[in-house]
Amino acid sequence: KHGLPTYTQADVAAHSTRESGIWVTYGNGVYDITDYLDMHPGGKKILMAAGKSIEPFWSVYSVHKSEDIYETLESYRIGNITDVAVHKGKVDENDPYKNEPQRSPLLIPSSEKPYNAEPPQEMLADNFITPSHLFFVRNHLPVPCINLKDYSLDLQLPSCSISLTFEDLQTKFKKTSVTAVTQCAGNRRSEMVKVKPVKGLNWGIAAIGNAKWSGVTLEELLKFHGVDIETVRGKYIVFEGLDKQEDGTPYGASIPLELARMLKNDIVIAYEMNGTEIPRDHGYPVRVIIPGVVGARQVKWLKKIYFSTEESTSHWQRSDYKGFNSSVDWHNVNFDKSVSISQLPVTSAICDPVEGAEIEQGATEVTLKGYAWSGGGRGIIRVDVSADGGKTWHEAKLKPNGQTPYKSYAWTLWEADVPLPQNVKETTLVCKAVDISYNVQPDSVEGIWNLRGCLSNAWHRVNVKLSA
Ligand code: MTE
Ligand code: MO
Repeated sequence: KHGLPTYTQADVAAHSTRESGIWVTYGNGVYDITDYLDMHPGGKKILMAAGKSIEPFWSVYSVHKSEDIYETLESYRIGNITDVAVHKGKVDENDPYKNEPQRSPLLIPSSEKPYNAEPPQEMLADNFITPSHLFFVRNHLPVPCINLKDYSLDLQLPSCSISLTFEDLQTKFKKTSVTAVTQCAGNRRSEMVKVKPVKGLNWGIAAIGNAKWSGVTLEELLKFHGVDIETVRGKYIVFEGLDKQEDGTPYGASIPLELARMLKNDIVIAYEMNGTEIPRDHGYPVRVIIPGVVGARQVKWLKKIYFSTEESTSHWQRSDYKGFNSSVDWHNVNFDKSVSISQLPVTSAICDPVEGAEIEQGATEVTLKGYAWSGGGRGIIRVDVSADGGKTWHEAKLKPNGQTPYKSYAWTLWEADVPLPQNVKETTLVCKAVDISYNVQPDSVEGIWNLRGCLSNAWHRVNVKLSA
C-alpha cells in the first residue's frame, strides 16, 4: 500500500462517472472500480458510492462484511487518501446550529443550516418501512436540544391548561401505532424547476418516507381531559414546536377541526418512530402524526396544542405551503387568497433505475422499482409503467401494504419488468399511479407549475441509455 500515489477527497469526488472513471474510498484507500462495475452482484447500486466513501453503504448492505469482498476491493486500489481526518474547526459559540445531531453519511443534503436531506433514491424502495437513519429530514430551524426531564406537552383546553410529562404520555394512555407516509409538499420539486425556476429546496423524489409511529391518539388525549373533539368549540387545532425563529416565534401549523374529526383516532401524538425513541431530527421526544396530510403539519418537537377560531399564524401556515396556478408569480401572489395544503394528491416515482442509467447490453426488459401513494388515506389501486415514453403501458405488481383502500396511510411499493424498445439508443421510463378515487397524476409538469414548486406530482419520467 506504500508508495502508491496520494489523492484528496476532491480528486475522488471528481471521479463519479464512467467517462472520468468511478473511484471510491475505504479507510484511507482509493479504489478505481470502473472495470468492476459490470461484475458487481448488486448491479448498478454500486454507483451510489461513486466519488465517495463506500463504507456507509457497506454497513447498510451488510453482505459486504467479508474478507473476500475486502480482498476484491483491495485489488482495485490505486492510491491513498491524504485528507481522511476532516479537521472540524473550532465550534462557533454563537452559531445557532452548533448542537445539531449526528446524521447518516448516506443522506444527501439539499441544505446544511437548516439541515435538509434525502436518502439515495435507489435505496428508497428497498424497505416498506423506511429506516429512521435514511428518512428524509426537513428542518426550517436549528434542532432544539431537549432534556427529557424538562420536557412537557402543554394542552390548552377550553376550560383549563394541562401539562403532561413524557412519562405521562407513555403511562397514562393506551399506546397506538400508525404506519403512515410523511411527504414534504416540495417532494419532486426539481422536476418543476426544469420548467421554470421556483423558490424552494431542490428535492429529488426522496423527500418522502414511510414509518411506524407510536404514541397516544389525539382523541384519547382530549377525552381523558374531558374534551370531546366532536363538540369542542373552535375551527382549527393548532400545534407548536420547540424550534424557534430568532424573534422567538416557534414553528407552528394547524388543521381544520373538521379534518381532525374525520381522522379521529388516526392522529397520533407520537413518542416512538419505528419502535424506538424518535431521533432528534424527526422530532425527539414527541411529534404529531396526521396521516394522509402534508409533512408541514406534522409538527416535530411538539410543545403545545390548542384550539382556535383561526389558522396557526405561523409563516409556514399562512405564507407558505399553498398552491397557485401557473400564471401566479412573486409579483402578483396573494397568499391570503389560497387554501393551505393539507391532504396531498396522488403521486408515484421510479426509484430504480435512476436518470441517465445505462441498461445492460442486449437487455430485452428492464426492472422498475418505485413507490406510489395518495393523501387522505386513499389507497393505490394501479400503477402504470412504460418503457417507451408513455406510448405503451404495463401494470406494475403492487406489494400489498396491509391497509384498507379507504384508510391507506402507508405507501404501496411496486415492481415491474417492462419490455424495452429495440434498436434505440435511449428511452424514457415512465410511471403513474391511480388511487381508489380514480385520481390520476397529470401527464406533464407545465400545467401544475407553481411559484413554490409544491405538489409536483406529474408522471415520473426517467431517461435511460440503451446500448443498441
Ligand atoms: N416541525 C417543526 N417543529 N419544525 C419544522 O421545521 N418541518 C415540517 C414538519 N414538521 C418542521 C416540522 C415539514 S415542512 C416536513 S416536510 C416534516 O416535518 C418533515 O419531517 P421529517 O424531517 O421527520 O422527515
Ligand atoms: Mo415540508
